[in-house]
Amino acid sequence: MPQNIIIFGECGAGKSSLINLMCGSSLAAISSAANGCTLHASPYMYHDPSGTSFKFWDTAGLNEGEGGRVPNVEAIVRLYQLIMSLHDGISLLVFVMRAPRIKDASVKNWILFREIICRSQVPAVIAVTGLEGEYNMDAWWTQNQNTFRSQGINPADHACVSGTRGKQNRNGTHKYDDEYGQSREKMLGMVKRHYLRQPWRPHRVEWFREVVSVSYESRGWCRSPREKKEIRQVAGQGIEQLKRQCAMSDDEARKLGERLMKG
Ligand SMILES: Nc1nc2c(ncn2[C@@H]2O[C@H](COP(=O)(O)OP(=O)(O)O)[C@@H](O)[C@H]2O)c(=O)[nH]1
Ligand SMILES: [Mg+2]
Repeated sequence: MPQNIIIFGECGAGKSSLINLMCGSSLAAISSAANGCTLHASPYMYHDPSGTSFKFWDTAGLNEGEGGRVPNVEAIVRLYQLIMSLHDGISLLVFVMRAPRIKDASVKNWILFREIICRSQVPAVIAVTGLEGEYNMDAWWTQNQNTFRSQGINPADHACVSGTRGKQNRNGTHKYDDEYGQSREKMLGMVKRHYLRQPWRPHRVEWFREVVSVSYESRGWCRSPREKKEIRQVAGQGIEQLKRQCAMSDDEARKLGERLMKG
């Protein structure tokens, strides 16, 4: 059974390019300003020579909603629908971001998807693209790791890569062929080191109870013989986390919760 690996991140970060790089083919469509971003999640199979098969899920780009302040609700809902539909479970999350700037929205998207939706139950790694021009691609992480740490992003691993071969030379080779080859090794190595051998399978009902809302019966405090049972909906931990960690207002967090409830 293939291992489900979810590739997520903002539109244009390089998700489809990295899937092509790992699969060694050009199956996933690369986005451009003209054709915009993937809207639906698509799977791409990769059979590793070690015998393990991976299904890489190319997902809808997490664009910045409302000027980067609020994570994009529809894209988050799509990610949620995807994880709930994968009955074989999920083995790894790969967050793709483009150097050099660590956007505010990236931090929130990471927290929202990894910690709130996936309950920190699935290992998550980061791939930083756009580093083909660096003398030493990995130095980028050393220079920037404190920024991630201080914002609460603690990936299980990272890969500093190039998702592009760059311009073609006259002799048919490409400017960044070497960097591209190294990037493939790094990406596949990272995936193989970190995927969960026992995939995580979210249970829909429990998930709602924990994340979005808790229903409970309250009997009030008066001991009347005709005690009225009252079922109340109380916001779950996830809603609190959205407010605290993603700086959402009460209203925004509840709206996202309601949207997730509807599925
Ligand atoms: N310079 C550079 N461009 C890249 C890199 N990875 C992807 N791109 C380009 O960025 C654009 C968006 O890439 P794509 O893979 O479609 O991003 P997605 O929207 O996250 O799937 C395309 O023009 C790619 O060729 C990279 O590492 N460096
Ligand atoms: Mg894409």
